[in-house]
Amino acid sequence: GLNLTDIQGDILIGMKKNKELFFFFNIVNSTLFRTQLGSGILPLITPTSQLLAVDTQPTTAVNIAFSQRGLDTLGITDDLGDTSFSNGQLDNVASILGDETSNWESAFAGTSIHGVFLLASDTLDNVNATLLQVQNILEGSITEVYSLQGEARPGDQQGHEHFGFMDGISNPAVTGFALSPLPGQQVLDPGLFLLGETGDTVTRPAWAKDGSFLAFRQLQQRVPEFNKFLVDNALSNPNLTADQNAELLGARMMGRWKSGAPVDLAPTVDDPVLAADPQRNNNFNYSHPGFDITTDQTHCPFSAHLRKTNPRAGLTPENTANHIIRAGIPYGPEVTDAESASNTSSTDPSLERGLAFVAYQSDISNGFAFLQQIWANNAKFPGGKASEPGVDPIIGTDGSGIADVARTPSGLDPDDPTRIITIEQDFVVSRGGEYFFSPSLSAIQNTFAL
Ligand code: N7H
Repeated sequence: GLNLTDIQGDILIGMKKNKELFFFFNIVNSTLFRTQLGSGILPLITPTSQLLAVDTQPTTAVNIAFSQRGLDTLGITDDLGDTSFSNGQLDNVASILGDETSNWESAFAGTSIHGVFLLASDTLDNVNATLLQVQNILEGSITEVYSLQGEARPGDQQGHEHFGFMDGISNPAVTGFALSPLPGQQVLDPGLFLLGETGDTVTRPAWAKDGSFLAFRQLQQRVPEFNKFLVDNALSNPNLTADQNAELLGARMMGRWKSGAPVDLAPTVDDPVLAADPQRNNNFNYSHPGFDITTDQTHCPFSAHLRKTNPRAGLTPENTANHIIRAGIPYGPEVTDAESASNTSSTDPSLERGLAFVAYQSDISNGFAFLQQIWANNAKFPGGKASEPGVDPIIGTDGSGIADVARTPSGLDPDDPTRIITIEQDFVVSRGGEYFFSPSLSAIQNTFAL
């Protein structure tokens, strides 16, 4: 098994709280920071083992991760063996991720982010109290560069992201951790997510074992524009109402209904009972007896977000190299009446909403960056299909580094899979991010702390 008391809690299981603050910091006094890290901060860091049972969970879970610039500042010179990490996310931006850099939050486009604290709890008061405690312990050795407050959506939208879709259903099972994988859940080597574990083939410094790379992205969601697009381009199933035909288009773009039911199993009508059943809601692989997986889009479009980012049986043998563990949380307020009425997202920064996206992997260019560039942004992926899939209609861009270039996914209309429904604007806008390394607790103690 894995050493769950040594692995930071967010990596394998996620902190799963309704509030999560991402506090990005600059280290202004390296020696003081390192001294206070071991004596004061380490006891606050939440390992995986503490999150496994309700009675051991802290009021506020705390994790910490460092950028390459942070390691440099601390004088940690070992090469972690990941060039995306060492170059930083900004270096990836245009060539690999296809973001329009002018949309980046200035903190991410700058050079002062050395690390991030992840603080998760049930209330903002708890989060803020723990932040104050952390800052007091660190005695001015860090300064805030930027922070993003993640918050679960209210009421029955809890667990759903801002477009309205249930999130956090499909994550891989990790050998040595998930002892009873759910039906349909792919079982993968721990080395895909944790450095130095079985399946990680890269040479790493010994102290990096059981750490993971955290790809952070602030992904703005233009919710009123997305909703308008669905209404304007609603499908035309005669058995459905206009609203249901709009919902159907959204479900096909995503690969799941808002309830979480996979369209591969529920192609024309939502099935909330299926959605709520963990024994069934992930148990599909896009192949169906009597249907050819290279032509069939009656179940799920080739371009659906879910299928682009995890093609399952669409690749033979099934892919075991390009996977992430997702641990994001929504940020920002609900859509206002004025925004709904105008079908337009407000430009007021306090009304920005989206996903504080977190992905863990042991190799960023095989993980998050691969999924975004080689799969989501690549119109030809998955290959060998009867019609070109097109880019991911949720997160895909044409890779040019220019926002709002028209996208032309096929397969969204089940009655005419060759019909192209053109998407003129991006519904997800990258506001940037950074790559971090989330070390084991023993590495924090023996390598980071003085
Ligand atoms: Fe995606 N969404 O909430 O609309 N994603 N995602 N994602 N995503 C998934 O099955 C979403 C993003 C993956 O194993 C679901 O748990 C949004 C990026 C992967 O079958 C929903 C954004 C990347 C999966 C969303 C966003 C990925 C997945 C279904 C941006 C990687 C699992 C819920 C704002 C580059 C696939 C679930 C599988 C599922 C949404 C971003 C990857 C609802 C809004 C950037 C691997």
